Amino acid sequence: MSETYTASITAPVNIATLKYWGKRDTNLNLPTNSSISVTLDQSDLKTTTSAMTCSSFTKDRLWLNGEEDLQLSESKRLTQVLANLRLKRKEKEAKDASLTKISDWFIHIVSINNFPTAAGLASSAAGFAALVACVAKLLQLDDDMTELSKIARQGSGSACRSLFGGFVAWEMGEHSDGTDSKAVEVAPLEHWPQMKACILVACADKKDVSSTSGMQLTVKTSDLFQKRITEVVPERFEQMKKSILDKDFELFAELTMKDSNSFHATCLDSYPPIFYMNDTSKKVVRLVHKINAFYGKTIVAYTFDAGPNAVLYYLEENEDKLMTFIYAMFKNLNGWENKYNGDELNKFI
Ligand code: 2P0
Repeated sequence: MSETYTASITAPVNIATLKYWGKRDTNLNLPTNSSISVTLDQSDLKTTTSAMTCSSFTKDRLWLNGEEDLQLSESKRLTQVLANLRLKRKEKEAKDASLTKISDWFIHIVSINNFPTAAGLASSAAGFAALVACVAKLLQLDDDMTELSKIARQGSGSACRSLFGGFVAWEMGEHSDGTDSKAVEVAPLEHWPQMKACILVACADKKDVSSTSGMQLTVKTSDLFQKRITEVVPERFEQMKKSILDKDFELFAELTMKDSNSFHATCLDSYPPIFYMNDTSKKVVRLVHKINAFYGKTIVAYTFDAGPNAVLYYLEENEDKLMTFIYAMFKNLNGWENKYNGDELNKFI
C-alpha cells in the first residue's frame, strides 16, 4: 500500500471591526488599508478541513460541504495557495535529505462549514485559513502563523486574520511583493474574555455582489474612499488597537460602529451603488443606538460585513440587558414575553 499522510484542523470565522475594503494589488491580495478583527470562539462558526496526500493520487481534489469542486485546477487562488505551500515543503526537503519528497504528491482536501457559505458571514476567511493551516500541517511546515498568513491572504484577504484567535490586525504593509502584508496578534482571547459576539442572521442567502468585485468597484468609483484609506482608517487603526489593549469597551464599540458605517457609506458611494444592508439591518442599527441611549452608556456595538447580517459585540456582564431588547424586537423567540416586559419594550422600539 502507498504511504499516506493526513491532517485535520478547524479555523473559526473572524469578523472585522475595522474593515478591509479595497486592494492595491489584486494578484497578491494586497489591501489599501490595514484592518482589525475579532476571531470568534472555535465552538461557534468554523470550517473543519482534513487533507490527505499519497504517492498514488493522480490529481489535487477538493470537496466543499460534501460536493466535489470540479473547477479546482481553474481556481487561481487555490492553485496559488497550494503552490506556495508546496514550495515551502520543497525548500525544507532540499535542506534535509532524509525527508520524504511529498512536495511532489497530489493532495485531497475535504472542507465543511457549519454555517451558510458566501452569505456575508466570512466563509472564505475561515475556509482559506483552515485550508492553509491544514495543508501546512500535512506538509509538516515549521512556519509560524504570521508567515502562513501571507499565503492565506492570497487565497482570500480576510483569511489571513483567521489564523489567529482573539484580536488580530492585518498590517497592510508597504512592499509591492507582499512580504510585509501579514496578520499579527493584537491580543489573545484570554486578554479580554468578557468580550462576546452575537450574530443576527437577517438573511442567509448568497450575496448579490461578491466582496472581491464590490471592493474594486469602490476603489474605482467612490470619492469617499480616498479619504477613508488615507485619513480615517490609519487613525482608527491605532485607536482601536489601543482600545483593545486598554479594554476600553466604549471606545472600541464606537470605533467599530463608525467603521462599519464608513465602509457601507463607501459602498453606497460606489457607482452603481452597492447595498449590503437591508431593512432588518437598519432596524438593528437603530435599536443598538436606542439601547445605548437607554442605558446612558455604550454597552453594545454593531458591525455589518458584505451582507445584511449583524454582528453585535458586547461584554458578558451586559448580555441580559442586551438580550431583553433583542428578544423583544424579534418576537419569534420562545418565552420572551414571560421573561421581559413586552409592553414597555414595544413602546421603546
Ligand atoms: C473584512 N470583508 O475586513 C471585510 C469587511 C467584507 C467586509 O474581507 O477578495 O472575502 O477574497 O480578498 O476577504 C471580505 O473580503 O475578499 C472582507 P477577497 P474577502 O472582513
